[in-house]
Amino acid sequence: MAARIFKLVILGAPASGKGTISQRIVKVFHLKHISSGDKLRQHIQNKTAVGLEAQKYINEGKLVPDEVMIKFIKCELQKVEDESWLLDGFPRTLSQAIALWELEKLDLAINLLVPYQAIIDRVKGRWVHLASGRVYNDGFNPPKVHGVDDVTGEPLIQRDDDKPEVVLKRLEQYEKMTGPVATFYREKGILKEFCGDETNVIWPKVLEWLCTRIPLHITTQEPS
Ligand code: G5P
Ligand code: MG
Repeated sequence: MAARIFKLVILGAPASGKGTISQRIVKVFHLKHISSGDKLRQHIQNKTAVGLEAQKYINEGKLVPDEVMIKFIKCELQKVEDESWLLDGFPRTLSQAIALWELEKLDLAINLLVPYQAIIDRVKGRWVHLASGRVYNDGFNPPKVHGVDDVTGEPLIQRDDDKPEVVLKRLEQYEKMTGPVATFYREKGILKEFCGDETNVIWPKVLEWLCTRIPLHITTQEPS
């Protein structure tokens, strides 16, 4: 019998720890991690048409228009058709949530609720490895060598949209747009919310909850 496919999303404010928690989830459950922001940054670096379009919005802390994002994510999901996946950063608006639901019925939605002050403090120290999306933080999870990715030895970068004034705009956008998305999944009966200041406090609760929902046999496979 074919293994069951699981489709998950993770929601949360900018820098609430979606990427960090996603990395832990995919390590345990061997899902494909699709981060809309990581994918867009790779397109920006490669100067593709989508990247050039998205850059204008990202650098100002604005959301990329729904029609661009929906088309973009549909394309990314086609690449993982027969696999279980975790979508991070999409959907962010009700239109995106509805479009995704029409395309794929999700199994679970995780929402991270982290106080804004904790977020503002942590983004200053964020470093990312662009190609993989691996994320570090000066205080919380520093790389072994400052400015260098642990796995590839390649340089880490600081995101342009992590400048304090842009972070505030991103939080404002989040506040305006994301409430209805959580409500949408709550009404579908698949939402679970996790609150806390620290990822290391939130993560064990996420893990415990996921273990009750995703059968352990898929956690024993090695990633392909
Ligand atoms: P992104 O890239 O999706 P955001 O704003 O949703 O951007 P972001 O910034 O990637 O989310 P995150 O993934 O939630 O944050 O958080 P993270 O990277 O794991 O953690 C943040 C930092 O805190 C890291 O340095 C981490 O190491 C550290 N950290 C984690 N936990 C702790 C802790 O407990 N303590 C401490 N001290 N540190 C910790 O999207 C970027 C842009 O792309 C566009 C938008 O313009 C968006 O602004 N975009 C979209 N536009 C429209 N629709 C969509 N669906 C879009 N998706 C992306
Ligand atoms: Mg992220």
